[in-house]
Amino acid sequence: MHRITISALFLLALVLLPTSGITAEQMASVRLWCESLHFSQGTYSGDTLDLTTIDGVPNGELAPYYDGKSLVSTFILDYSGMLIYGTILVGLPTFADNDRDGFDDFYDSSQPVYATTSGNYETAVSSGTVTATWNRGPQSKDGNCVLSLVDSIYGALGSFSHNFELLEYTGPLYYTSGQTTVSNRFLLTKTGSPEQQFIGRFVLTKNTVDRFNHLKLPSGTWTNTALGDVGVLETEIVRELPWPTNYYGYVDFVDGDPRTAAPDYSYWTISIDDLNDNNKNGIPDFSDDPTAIRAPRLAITLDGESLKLQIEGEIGRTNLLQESSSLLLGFWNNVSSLVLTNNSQTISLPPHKKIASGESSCSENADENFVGSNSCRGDSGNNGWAPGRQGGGDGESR
Ligand SMILES: [Ca+2]
Ligand SMILES: [Ca+2]
Ligand SMILES: [Ca+2]
Repeated sequence: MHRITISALFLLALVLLPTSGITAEQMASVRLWCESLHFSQGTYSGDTLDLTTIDGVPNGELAPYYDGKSLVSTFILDYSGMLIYGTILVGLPTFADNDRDGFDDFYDSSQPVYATTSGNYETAVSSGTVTATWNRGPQSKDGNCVLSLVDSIYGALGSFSHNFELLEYTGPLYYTSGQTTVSNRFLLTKTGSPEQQFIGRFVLTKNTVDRFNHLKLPSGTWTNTALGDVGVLETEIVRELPWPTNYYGYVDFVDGDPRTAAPDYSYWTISIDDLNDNNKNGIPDFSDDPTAIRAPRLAITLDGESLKLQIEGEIGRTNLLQESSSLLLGFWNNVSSLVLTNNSQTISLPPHKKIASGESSCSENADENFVGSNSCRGDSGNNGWAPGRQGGGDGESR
């Protein structure tokens, strides 16, 4: 490695500004949603129907069934004062993707849902059919679902009207993309409840054989400002055609609602959209190789009483010339700036500087921490009824 070896009262350094910004923090947008819905208590002619996936006070969770086509929960039916316990399975509406983002509109608050699906239930003494009538308007996390139960022995038990809520968070994700990892921090806000936020950090690891499209998200802890800390399990984030700017993955929480001791609301999906593509190669900066910025090469010559500085570098880059009277002080002042319009340019150094001699140039991998050093600085280039996640492709088109 070569370094400038100027022995003089004043030391010079050339600072290369990374005008591409690749190594700086960039922003993508995130949508995170739960595959469970929250159902409030349903009512019908004085009778009530509660859904829950935990013991104790009903948690209202209607959770994803492992087949990817249904939702499942246990229920407590108050039928004229008689409590009936059972398990209910409700079909998901047919996959719809009117906004063509590859994700089911059912779980997207921006998209409406109007559908009727069928299902069934079982109790200790009988079973029956369920008809679910879904209504949720566009730009709304809240909807209504009427569950009509018809028992094989007792006939119609009622049409219970439930308000339901889609649990969705959106917001920015700030990332710094490296050669093998992507560092992230995010701040997400709950749709319809801006006071509730999800915050966290994680470092993705790029897959060694498919680094642009497969990244590993490690286990860790994220924080929900309303619910508390939630443990997140290791998962995979992938990019698939025909959505080249999108990365998504299934996020499983150890317990998505730590307010209750038993795990619930655990299955989520994360979608990350990155529209940054600095080098215009179709791969977002999120997973693309970071652009290396070539350090400038320098040469100093004496021309009579005048000192000339020759700079070889990338056209269009901004270079800052700095000076310091001491390496020990670690403080550098800007002398001038120069945007290269040719690969090689020569400038005259300020005449009042008495520099005895100069030789050599910066290395091509210049030290990024130039302060206190007399080197150039460039970028270093640097089964059953239990809820569950289905194994393969579900109703979504991904
Ligand atoms: Ca969609
Ligand atoms: Ca819980
Ligand atoms: Ca790119």
